[in-house]
Amino acid sequence: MTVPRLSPATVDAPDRPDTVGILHLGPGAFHRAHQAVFTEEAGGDWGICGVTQRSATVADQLRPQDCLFTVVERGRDTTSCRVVGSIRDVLFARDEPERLRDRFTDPAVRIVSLTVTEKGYQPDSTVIEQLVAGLNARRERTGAPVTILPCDNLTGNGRVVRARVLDACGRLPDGDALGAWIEEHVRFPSTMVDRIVPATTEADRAVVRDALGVRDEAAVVAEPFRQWVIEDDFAAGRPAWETVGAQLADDVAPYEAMKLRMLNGTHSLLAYRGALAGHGTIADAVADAGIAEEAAALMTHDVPPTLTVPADVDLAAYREQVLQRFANPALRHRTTQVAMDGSQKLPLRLLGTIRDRLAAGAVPVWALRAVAAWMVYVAVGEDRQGRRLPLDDPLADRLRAAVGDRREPADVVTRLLAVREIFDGELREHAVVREVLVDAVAELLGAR
Ligand code: CS2
Repeated sequence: MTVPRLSPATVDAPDRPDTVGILHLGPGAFHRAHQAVFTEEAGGDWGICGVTQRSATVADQLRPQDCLFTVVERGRDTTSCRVVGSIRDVLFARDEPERLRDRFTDPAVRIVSLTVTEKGYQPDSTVIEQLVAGLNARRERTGAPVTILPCDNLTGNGRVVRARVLDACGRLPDGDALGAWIEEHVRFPSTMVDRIVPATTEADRAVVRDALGVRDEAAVVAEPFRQWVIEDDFAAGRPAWETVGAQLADDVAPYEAMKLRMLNGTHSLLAYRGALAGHGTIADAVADAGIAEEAAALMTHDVPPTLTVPADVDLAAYREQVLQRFANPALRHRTTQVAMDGSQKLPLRLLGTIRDRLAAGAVPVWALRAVAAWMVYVAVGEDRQGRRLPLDDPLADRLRAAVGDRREPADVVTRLLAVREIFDGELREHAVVREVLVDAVAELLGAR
């Protein structure tokens, strides 16, 4: 029997907004399980148009479904499915530049949001180019104010994207006028986003088929927890996200630092340590007592002294909650998925903690051991059972060339510390940093 495709004709679709008010760059799984859900629940006429960047896959998944998709929420013992309708349109930037420009310049579009991963914020990335081109066209066509809303795990993501956009304007022939217009009419609030969203598998799509009787190519899976802290600085309005659990804050930086260093730093530790030990998922990694102890130690000893904890947060409770979330066995979040893009993630998640502790005269052993696990992951490229571990990273070639076939701990550490895109001189030349790294790398290589 053929199963019909998810569409307004085959499921009870929710009430849907008519107007596209949000243009979203990067409508991947995280966006669909996070901002699209908050926006749907907040109500109001705020439809989303997703812009896919690298491939047409997401557009091909959503389009035949009138952009409807299912969020499969997996708690430890409960699974639920809901159909979300806040996305109203999707376009593939490469093939539809005119449609992209029309959306970008439409005064009804008042927010341009982004989930483009850490590498999307590199100065010369396509994303920055798209923002500059879009803002330029908007200024010429209507001049309507707009908010750029970054939703990636980056410290001060609003400030970063604003600086990148203004720098890129500075390189344009008539960039000064554009820069001045942006300063006056465009806001760049920072946000902290949090929800664990593993890559969707065929088994997840089968869950949707069994629950709803339809085939959903765009289904996403997520944990029940979700958090969004937003700096309330918008140029032309926003959905009432605060009525559905988002927190508005004057300063998002303390939340972002806490999340990056506690949750994401520990996630990376679990990913590298776990993958090397042969654990397929993050839940399996935290079920390994030795690894779980290191994860807890990172969040107990190294990170807390570096944070300004927001007044409404109990950090010990936060740590316990993070560990509980990681332990959710139903999520099946692959260690190799979290291990991706280490060169982009390490500086934000671990190196800040390391630098701050060194400056305070302390040795952040647990954070350094997490970096050592990344080094071994890069150098060895296979787990304890000899299964290959993918090095999925924009700097993969550089990293491979740096480390070559070296297996001697001091050599591995020296060669990887020399990658300047990741490590600065202070870390490279710090005798104690080196010593702890070499010991930890030796221990991990020895355990193989
Ligand atoms: C993870 C994050 O893949 C990763 O690197 O650490 O995507 C993490 O699941 C989210 O930030 C949780 O909000």
